[in-house]
Amino acid sequence: MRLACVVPVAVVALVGGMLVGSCDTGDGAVDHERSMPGQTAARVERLTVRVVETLPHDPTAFTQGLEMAHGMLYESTGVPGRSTIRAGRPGTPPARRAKLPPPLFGEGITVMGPTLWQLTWQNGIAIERDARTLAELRRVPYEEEGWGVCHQRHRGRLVTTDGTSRLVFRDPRTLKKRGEVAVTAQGQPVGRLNELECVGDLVYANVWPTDRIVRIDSHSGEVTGDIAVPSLMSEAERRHADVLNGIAAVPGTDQFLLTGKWWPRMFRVVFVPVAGGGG
Ligand SMILES: [Ca+2]
Repeated sequence: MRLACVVPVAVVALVGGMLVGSCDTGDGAVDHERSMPGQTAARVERLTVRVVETLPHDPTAFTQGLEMAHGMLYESTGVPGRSTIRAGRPGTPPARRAKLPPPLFGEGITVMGPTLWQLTWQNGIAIERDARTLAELRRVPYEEEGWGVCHQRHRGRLVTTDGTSRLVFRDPRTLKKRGEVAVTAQGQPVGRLNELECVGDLVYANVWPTDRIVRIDSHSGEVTGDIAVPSLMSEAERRHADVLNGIAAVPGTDQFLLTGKWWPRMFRVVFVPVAGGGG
């Protein structure tokens, strides 16, 4: 048994019968949280969605980030020359909107209170913005590809993805790495993690390019829930749409907003167990 880091903080615990370790150096070093081989993998709950409400969504939005804060829905879109950040009441045209000049490719967003972070895909920067006006405040270097981001406020860290099977933890002010965890489902890596949503210590992640969302225990990296999102649109609507890529928790509820790249609709849903699912 070995933890992959020399740490000021280390936690070893039994989670679902599996021995796991975690560490967070806080000094910018990259450390790994990993499951121990030979242990029993945790049970994965099989989930689907129940649609509570169907809302319109801009079919020209190549959605890369979605999050609710301040009663507003924030959305980031990609593609150079078409990348934006926008904010407004869910289901209504955005009250505010700002463009990203080419060649910037907008990616994940997360709101930090009065400011927000917007990642870019391969442009090597992240943009800090005023959450009210969306005006750009500063740019900071960002070494990896930017995919998804969400804020674990109670842990004082951001969680980010880069298209691999890891969650990377970052300082919320500098975006410097503090650690990472490998994401596994029943012992197997889950790759191409994309748009994120933090809910307590759980992290929900779209798996690109599928209509699948995984619910991850951010301590262990274990997938505890596997959400197969069924086809929610008509065949004609799907013909012009790309993949699911947008998940935003509705504060104060157990509901989520889901949409996708060039989707004409957005859905307010709850996650519910599949009949007979689990295991
Ligand atoms: Ca999100």
